[in-house]
Amino acid sequence: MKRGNFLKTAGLGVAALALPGCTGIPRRPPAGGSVTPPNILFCISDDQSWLHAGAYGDSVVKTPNFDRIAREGVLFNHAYCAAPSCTPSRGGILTGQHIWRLEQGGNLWSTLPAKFPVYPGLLAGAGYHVGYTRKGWGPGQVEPGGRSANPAGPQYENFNQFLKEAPESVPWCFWFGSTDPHRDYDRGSGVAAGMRLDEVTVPPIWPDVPQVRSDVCDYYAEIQRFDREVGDMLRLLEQTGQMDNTLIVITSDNGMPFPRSKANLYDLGTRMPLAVFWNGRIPGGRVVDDFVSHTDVAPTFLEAAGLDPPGDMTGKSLMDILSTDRSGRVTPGRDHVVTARERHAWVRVDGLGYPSRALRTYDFLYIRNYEPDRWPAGDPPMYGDIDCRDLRYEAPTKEYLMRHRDDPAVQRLFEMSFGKRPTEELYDLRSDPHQMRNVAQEPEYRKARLELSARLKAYLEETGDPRATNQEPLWDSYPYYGSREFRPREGAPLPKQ
Ligand SMILES: [Ca+2]
Repeated sequence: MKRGNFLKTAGLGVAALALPGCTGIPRRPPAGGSVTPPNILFCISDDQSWLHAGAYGDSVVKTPNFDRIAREGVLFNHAYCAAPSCTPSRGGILTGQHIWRLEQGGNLWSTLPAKFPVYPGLLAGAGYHVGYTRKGWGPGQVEPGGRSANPAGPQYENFNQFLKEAPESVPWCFWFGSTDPHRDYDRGSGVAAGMRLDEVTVPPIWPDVPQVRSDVCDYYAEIQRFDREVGDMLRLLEQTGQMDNTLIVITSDNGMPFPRSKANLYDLGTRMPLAVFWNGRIPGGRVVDDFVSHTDVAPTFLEAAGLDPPGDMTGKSLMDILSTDRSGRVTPGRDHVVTARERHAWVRVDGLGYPSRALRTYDFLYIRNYEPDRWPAGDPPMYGDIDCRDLRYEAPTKEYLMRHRDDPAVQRLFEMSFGKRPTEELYDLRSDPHQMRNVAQEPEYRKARLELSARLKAYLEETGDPRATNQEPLWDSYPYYGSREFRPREGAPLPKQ
């Protein structure tokens, strides 16, 4: 079968497979002016914050392949994950929905109920050859949710094997899930790779000391490994003549595994690298400032393939942005994003989470914490929502803050990452880009706080969030499929109460 016959066959595929939630999907010509649905290559790193790529101006970490896709395609300055935690972030990408709509799927180490359609399933139903390698949806268990396979698709050893098994006649959709730069790191690997500690920019939320700089370099070294693997895949596309009709997306699932980053709704936890390339179909060389969410990925892929997203997807396709030749602020209304957090690791008594929602605009970050009496970083003394739940892995930045928590120079920074937080947080990003000074209770910000709070509440109500409506939130009581044991690493600094 030739590619040109795909649409005809795809229609048969939809009718014949009758996947839940995708029967009778209306079709239209694929987006981007193409008559042939594109291949889709989705590359996702694990725990990489926005800014940590050459294309964003970081001169220490070397990411030539991300930079190439950004340069020849579109680089997004305001992309955000659905949640700063592996499992719900990936659930948001796959379903195109906010995590509060995904029941158990809103938690780490959970399951993703089968009633929520995912884009790989919808594309497979339309005739696509789909698959993933390494880290797909997860961590969690698929069976309790009524699925028999990972929501990212059938598993392959690598991209090469997937391509070899791809029928020539149909387009494919592949998920490359690296486990870089998730901890554990090889201590000193960044310096060993040629990085210089004095060139690292340390955000002012951590002490600027060699131990922290070295930790950042070790994280960079793993980003570089991810980037090299992306490069290998791009070369494979070129060698097999498939570079021209492949939609390529590179991003991460949540922010860096450092204090006040991953598992937090600050930018270092939720703001993501994102570059998109589709040769000849989307005008490249652009940097876009519109706010976009990972929940927009699934509807984008479906539209590119000529499928209408199911009505319950809260994400919006990016094809309108991708199809223009404009840079900067492209779409009126794309001036904010909403992110969320429920239970990350099992780190509080009885498995309680730390539920929060955030509204991010160009000027403000507004956060609503629903259980301010709980510890945001996990119960002391482990504070296991920072980096890793039990200090099994080395976590030099976390350890430095814990060891020096009584030093006057460190005290405030320790509190910002480990201490309790009020119900409302508001940061004025025009004067406080690192989100260090909560102005929620300052009189001159009262108007802004009330406006943002009302706007967030209205959106959560509109999209059916139990936290904003009268339904009972169940995230604290859902099963946790990871280990509940604390297994401190030998030699870890065990922390006082
Ligand atoms: Ca992750």
